[in-house]
Amino acid sequence: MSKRTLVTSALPYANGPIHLGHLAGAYLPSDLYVRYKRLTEEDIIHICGSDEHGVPITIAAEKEGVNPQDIVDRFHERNKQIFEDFGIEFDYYGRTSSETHHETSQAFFKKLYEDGVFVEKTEEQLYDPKAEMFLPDRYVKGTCPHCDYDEAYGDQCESCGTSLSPTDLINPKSAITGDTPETRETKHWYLPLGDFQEKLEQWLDTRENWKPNVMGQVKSWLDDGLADRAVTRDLSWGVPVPVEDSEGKVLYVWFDAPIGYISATKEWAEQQGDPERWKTYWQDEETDLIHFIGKDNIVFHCIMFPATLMAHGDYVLPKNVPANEFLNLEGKKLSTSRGWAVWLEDYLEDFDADLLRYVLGTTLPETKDSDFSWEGFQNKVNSELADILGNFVFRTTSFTKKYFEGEVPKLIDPTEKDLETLKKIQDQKEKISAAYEQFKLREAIAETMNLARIGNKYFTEMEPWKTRKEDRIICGNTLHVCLQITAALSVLFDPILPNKMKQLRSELNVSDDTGWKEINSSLLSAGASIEKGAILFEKIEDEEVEEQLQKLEERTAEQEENSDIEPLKENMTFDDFMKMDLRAGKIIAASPIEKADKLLKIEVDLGFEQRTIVSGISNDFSADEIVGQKVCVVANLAPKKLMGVESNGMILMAEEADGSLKFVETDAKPGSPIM
Ligand code: B3M
Ligand code: ZN
Repeated sequence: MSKRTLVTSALPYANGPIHLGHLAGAYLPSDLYVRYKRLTEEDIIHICGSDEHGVPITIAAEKEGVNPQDIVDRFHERNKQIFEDFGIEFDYYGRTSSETHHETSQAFFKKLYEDGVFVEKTEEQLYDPKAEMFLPDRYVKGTCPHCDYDEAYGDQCESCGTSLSPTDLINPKSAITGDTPETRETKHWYLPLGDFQEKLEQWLDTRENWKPNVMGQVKSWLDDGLADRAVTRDLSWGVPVPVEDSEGKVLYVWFDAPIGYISATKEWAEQQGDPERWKTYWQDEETDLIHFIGKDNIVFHCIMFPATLMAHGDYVLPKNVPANEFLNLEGKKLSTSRGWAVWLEDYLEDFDADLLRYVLGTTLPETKDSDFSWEGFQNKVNSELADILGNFVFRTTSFTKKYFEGEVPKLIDPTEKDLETLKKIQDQKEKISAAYEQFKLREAIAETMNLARIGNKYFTEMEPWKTRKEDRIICGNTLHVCLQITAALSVLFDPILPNKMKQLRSELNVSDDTGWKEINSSLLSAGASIEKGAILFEKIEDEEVEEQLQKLEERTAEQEENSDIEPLKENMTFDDFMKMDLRAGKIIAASPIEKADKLLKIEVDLGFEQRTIVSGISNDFSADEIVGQKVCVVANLAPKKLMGVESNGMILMAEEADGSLKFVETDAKPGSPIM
């Protein structure tokens, strides 16, 4: 059992407002977990803050024609407020443009530099002569060499999560001018991750209870071998590299951002009036360090940052990194650039935070991508929050108010059923604890609601409206049991529904200081008075769902109008075109590829033969639904191995402005040449 827990949530880039995808990826899971741990009175702090460097920030600034500092100042404050409004409780919300962070990350770099950890290399890097700048990270896009995803960035492929160098990309294009970049020499410092491979593998072998999707991803990268990763960049915005001969260079954002957790903890300790206290969390083996992130951050939190911490030597390593997969919206990939998102500020204008905490909590993408829909939101609010929890609480409290003068009846000669039902409080509490401790938050929420289901079922079966007239003691016992369950729920549900449960506790006169240990079947004393509970949850009407869907469509249409259609590529000669051999084909089988979210393995009938082709379309189509689809195939593309599968050719797809893919179809017989 650790002495203390340090939880971090991924530092959101301060280049846009928080939306449902952020919430489902890191912030709701971490807040549910921390709120539960706080109830168990463990020593725990929750650290987060704004990630204010890196190309996402400078691209946003260039788009608006302002300084990066203007962008981060705006969104740091805005996101801090959104989290507060939504009830995500951090002990400290820092920012990586702070002086403390610059000092901390520079000191980190300098120690590794002076210890000779880095490899200094002068290498060819991608350069855009028109923009007069090198093209690191998101300044360049191209095709991922591992999974063929054609929107991969220069530092990472968001489809398969692999970390990349710009020169790894196939067919790179400058994100500034769209041109094909040239290469120029430049010097950078590299973290030789390969030197840490063995230590990382030994450390990972000691990790317990990691999610299989996380450990599997990390192990597959280790199996591929770890390349050197540049930890500096040719950029003007960021933490200046603190060594000689580093003019115009800054720390790579993914080198300094995780150190932001440490600097924010330092600032927290300062705020507590105990500047050295940060060390007990970061430099004492008794600390359990837990990183809550989305899956695209796994490589940085499970390989790069641990290697950096190992190289430094004075820090604890993560105990767990319960990364979540991605959340889709109405069955489609969430996309801020296309306006296909639900921003938290907009949500809070129409609904209470607790409703979304519960609904999203029941559909968290814990081990695979999941989906949020407004119809599903309405369904869960109405059929679970209102009809189970709300209904149970209302029936219990209003019946007590009406027939027992609002006082908790004595338990007199309870039956076996009464005692068994009371025991369910302890049974469910143990299941809920176990689920939280294993970061199974969906399960924790489901088991909490199951106690309300048990209470509701018991109330109905005991028919107090009848026993009230026939045998007041039996009726009193029923209400006593239901009131104890209601009181227990007002604490058990607190991590999920903090506002509503605070209201319920005040109606039951249950103290807000009630901790997890105190939850039992006698939180309320016989004779104690309670108030008749107000309706906890109003039902969501169909019109409200319609209104939200309308908002989504309008915003997407708006973005589509403003979105620039893909610029035309450079001209090519007729001879170049004639080298391509396009054929009609028909899909005869398809299946997903393990560990590759977007890829499908497809068998295509080309008339003269059958081909296996790997295609990154599973965000838009399931394997089953494309069997029989008529397609156009580039039939003379050199074979290529993608995520272990040899792909022979390419199926032509058209990408619409909203990013969705459509097949290019022909009725010609399989094998017919397409001119
Ligand atoms: N700023 C979040 C992202 O990739 C990134 C996390 C940093 S955590 C140190 O969107
Ligand atoms: Zn990839």
